[in-house]
Amino acid sequence: NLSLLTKGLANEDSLPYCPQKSPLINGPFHVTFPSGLTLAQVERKNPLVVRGGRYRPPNCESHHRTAIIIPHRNREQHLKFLLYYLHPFLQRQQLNYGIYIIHQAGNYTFNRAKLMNVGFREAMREEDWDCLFFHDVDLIPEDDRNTYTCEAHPKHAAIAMDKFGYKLPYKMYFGGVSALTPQQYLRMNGFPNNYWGWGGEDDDIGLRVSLSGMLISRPSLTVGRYKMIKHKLDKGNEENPRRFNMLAKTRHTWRNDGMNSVQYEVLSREYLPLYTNITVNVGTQK
Ligand code: UD2
Ligand code: MN
Repeated sequence: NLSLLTKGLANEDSLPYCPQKSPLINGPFHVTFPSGLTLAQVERKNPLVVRGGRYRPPNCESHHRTAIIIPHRNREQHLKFLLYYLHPFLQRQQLNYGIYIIHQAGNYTFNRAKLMNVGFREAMREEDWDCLFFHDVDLIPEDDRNTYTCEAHPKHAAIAMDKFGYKLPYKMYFGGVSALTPQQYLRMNGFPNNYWGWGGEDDDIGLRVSLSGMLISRPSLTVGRYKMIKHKLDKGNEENPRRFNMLAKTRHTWRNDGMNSVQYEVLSREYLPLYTNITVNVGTQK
């Protein structure tokens, strides 16, 4: 009987689902920044990560497909430390995951939120991710019970950071690390494209969540803990003086500025051992 035979073969290949709660979760861990760490060392520590920074648990089928989207330019040191912690962290959570670095080409003013829109579109092009984590390159999670999966509402994961005394700085704060399903992301028309330079875009994103009729979900203060690698304001990411005026108009602009209007040019796509690097020309301020 041919149908029985093919069924038998298919079953041999397919894995049982992973348990609802990963047995590999450990809780809090201590984050330090070992000097002399190299990407080659990170690679050796993560032998099951494949080209493009992809991973799936070897012995069970994950319930979750999570893409990590990291806006980046000229922060190679931070990226190395983040990868060093994030790969094992995500593996302990038994996720099917991929890491995308969205690298802004050129020296023009940085645009964090627009890079996230690029990351969303380029990641979804490759795989039907069910959750996207929008992640600053310099934030290291300190507790693996902070699961990198999505909730019924957009999630703000970086609730407790060392730089804010491990407290939420203000109620609407949505910066650092956030997580949305593709449906949630599109419902709020993604992130704004017009915030050039430092600041404001995180509050715009928080506003979009509520303007599109959603709430913010958060992990507990004990679990959503992050250490930010100390740094100065980057060259090319000066404070955006327009941010207050722009924020005052978000309720009128969010429907027309976002995923439905984003324009960019992908310059290269590299499938590196620990991540997929997408270099993009996001243009300049109009
Ligand atoms: C805060 C928020 C951040 C964002 C920013 C305002 C925290 C922890 N984070 O970060 O989410 O809202 O304010 O824009 O409060 N980047 C580069 N190269 C650059 C500039 C920026 O890679 O030249 C990326 C990198 O991923 C970095 C992120 O953009 O982590 C945010 O920039 P930042 O770290 O300079 O800003 P910060 O720490 O004030
Ligand atoms: Mn930072």
